[in-house]
Amino acid sequence: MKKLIAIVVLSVFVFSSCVEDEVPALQNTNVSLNFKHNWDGTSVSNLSNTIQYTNEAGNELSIERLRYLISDVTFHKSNGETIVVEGYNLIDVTSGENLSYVTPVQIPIGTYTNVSFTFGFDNTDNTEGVYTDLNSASWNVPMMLGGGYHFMQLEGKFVNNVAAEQGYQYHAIKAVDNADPMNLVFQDTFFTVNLGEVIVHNNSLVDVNMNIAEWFKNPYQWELNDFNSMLMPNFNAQVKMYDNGQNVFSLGAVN
Ligand SMILES: [Cu+2]
Repeated sequence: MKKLIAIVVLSVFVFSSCVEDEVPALQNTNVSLNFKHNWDGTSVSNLSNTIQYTNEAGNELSIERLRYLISDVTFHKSNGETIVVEGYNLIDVTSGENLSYVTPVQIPIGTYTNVSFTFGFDNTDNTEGVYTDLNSASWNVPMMLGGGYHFMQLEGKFVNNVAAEQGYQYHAIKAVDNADPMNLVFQDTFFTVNLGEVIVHNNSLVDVNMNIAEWFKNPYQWELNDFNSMLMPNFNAQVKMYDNGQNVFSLGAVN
């Protein structure tokens, strides 16, 4: 028995030392993207119905619900090669779920000239009804608006132009003109977020910041009296969300 244990121990030792010798210079690691949220620099973590923010147009508002989807995180090497991590993550700030997204495949340690992801789903991934977890999260877009999935739901209340509190639902989807229900006209509104250079260490933590105020800021100063509800069938509102979304995300701390 002792001899057997000795052989097992020896073989484990030989095996592991052998493996160690064959470890290539390139080591793979998990990378966690940590999604953090602020309003022009003030951290937003616990959502509430308190009207405490003022957007660029001067509307006072609360943020009571925030969910959004990102997909296809991509690591860009200096030689032009890319590592595309197929998959998606539905960040739910309301419940604090999925604020951290660990890439489902490991990434070689090293320097990347850019790390990017898709805000929402591209047209290949935005397939009607195929993601059961998103279906049960009521993340779908109605078929009359083309089906597929939401990109974002940002909701709360604002003080309207007769000084009354009114709800808003800033829902981002693929822009659709449904004036003729038999002939829907689409425009792409998913976009690529480029975070810039990231050095991936062992078990790297990469902070991704969303400045929520930017959704209301540039180039369109979002006037909630004009655009507050029923924005999903509103083609112009969807294009404005796309335009304003371009500067919402930035790279935070990398560890
Ligand atoms: Cu919606």
